[in-house]
Amino acid sequence: MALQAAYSLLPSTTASIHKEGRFSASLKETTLTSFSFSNNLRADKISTLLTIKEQRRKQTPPFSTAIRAQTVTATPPANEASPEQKKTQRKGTAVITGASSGLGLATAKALADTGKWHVIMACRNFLKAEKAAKSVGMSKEDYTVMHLDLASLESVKQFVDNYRRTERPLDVLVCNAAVYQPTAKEPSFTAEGFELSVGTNHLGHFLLSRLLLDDLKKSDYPSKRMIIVGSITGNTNTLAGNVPPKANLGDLRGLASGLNGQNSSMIDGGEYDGAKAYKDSKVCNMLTMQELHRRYHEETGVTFASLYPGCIATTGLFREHVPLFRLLFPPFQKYITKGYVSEEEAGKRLAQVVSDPSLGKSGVYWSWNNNSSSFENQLSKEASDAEKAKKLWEVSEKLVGLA
Ligand code: LMG
Ligand code: NDP
Ligand code: PMR
Repeated sequence: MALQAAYSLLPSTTASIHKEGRFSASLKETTLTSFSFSNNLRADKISTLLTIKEQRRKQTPPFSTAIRAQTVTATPPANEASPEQKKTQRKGTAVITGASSGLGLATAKALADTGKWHVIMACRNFLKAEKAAKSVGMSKEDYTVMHLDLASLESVKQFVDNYRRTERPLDVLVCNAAVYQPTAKEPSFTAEGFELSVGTNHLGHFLLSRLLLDDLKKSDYPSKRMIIVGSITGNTNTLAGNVPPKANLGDLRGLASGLNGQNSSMIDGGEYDGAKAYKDSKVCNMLTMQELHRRYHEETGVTFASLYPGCIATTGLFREHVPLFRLLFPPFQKYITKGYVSEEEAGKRLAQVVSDPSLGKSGVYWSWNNNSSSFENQLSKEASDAEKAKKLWEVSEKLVGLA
């Protein structure tokens, strides 16, 4: 029964591969194995599995369909506005962290191409960012590179000061940058001594978003937004989120004790695991977005959102993974899970969350379905736990010096 259920998770489109005897057997077995490791699946978990299957169906559009469907999506693309809007609306300014590669760069490019946005590329490597912008053909007047190292809270504060000195309005903040250290045996640390993945992906962005909220509030732009990039791999209500090691923040005891390796470098207080630290950081990102929504949406009118842009298997995120993984991961996602999305397509999706009028709802975790049209997705139990979000907020405030 459990085997049947796990097998049913495989996309029907793998049927042709499936016919090829040995290939098919190992496919079934490995997929099942990866599940039994993580979940100790039993027959009574079938309904959960079916939910996961449904989620996965929504979250993993076939690549080819995704591209084709761009033209028929119900959601208007980011670069279409009514003539009235064009006349009255000034150019928006969007800050994107980690815009020197992957999703951040593709989003910067997509926004710049509309002619309606000036993008602040907030990057740790100034030269790399400049080169990246040129390499994708962005025009000088559409972007500004500013230095930001999220692995240093001092740098975050410095960035905010520098930004204010430019006297540019701030209309949208996109917290996109991230590091992933799946092969690290020992933790590394930020300037202030926090474990690097959570320190960069969560704490750096936590301080940045809290400080820049004041600037967003002041903006007179019709739709002000703050976006924090999440991921399917932090959501245990999906197949991808059940690949070990699974995200789990526990009772936040490791975070509360400083995440500095003295007691623990993991949020839940456990042994260091770089892949888990990344997934935990994504849960923090999704919880933070919801807590911001609860605390500030009504008062400020700012839209808070998160998203899973699809599996962009070719980005720099996997730079520290083993070479075999980097070689096999893109074809695996393209042909087997069908969860693959190109950097360009993912950039268009995030650009929609930045500026599409139909994606203006606050508190939403966006995903894209088979037709590449957006939908409001369900977060896992942990990633939507309001109590945990509040506790995470309070502990994080202490760590970054806001409380
Ligand atoms: C782990 O390593 C670390 O060990 C761990 O500490 C942690 O850091 C973790 O999440 C981070 O990474 C990663 C990886 C090492 O280990 C695993 O992923 C364990 C499972 C590996 C199982 C590999 C087979 C997967 C099969 C999936 C189901 C579909 C299979 C169909 C293919 C049948 C094959 C005959 O391992 C690696 O680095 C190598 C594995 C790379 C994983 C990516 C999956 C590739 C699957 C191969 C598909 C081939 C693609 C060709 C497609 C063409 C189709 C026409
Ligand atoms: P990339 O590695 O291509 O991009 C990450 C960016 O973050 C780079 O520009 C990198 O800078 C920057 N960065 C890393 N550390 C810091 C730091 N300390 N200070 C400032 N910037 C930093 O990966 P992706 O484009 O894939 O990742 C972008 C986002 O998408 C992440 O939030 C990731 O979690 C998310 N995501 C990715 C998925 C995927 O399949 N790739 C799936 C789901 C979510 P530099 O260029 O200098 O290295
Ligand atoms: Mg995963 C529907 C299946 C699906 C999807 C959408 C993803 C996305 N992955 C899926 C399935 C599987 N993955 C299966 C069955 C396996 C076992 C072979 C598997 C393995 C795997 C590994 C080892 N996947 C990975 C890794 C990584 O190192 C990546 C990761 O966890 O980064 C944190 C990853 C990812 N898979 C995804 C996505 C989107 C990622 C990476 C990016 C991210 O969350 O930011």
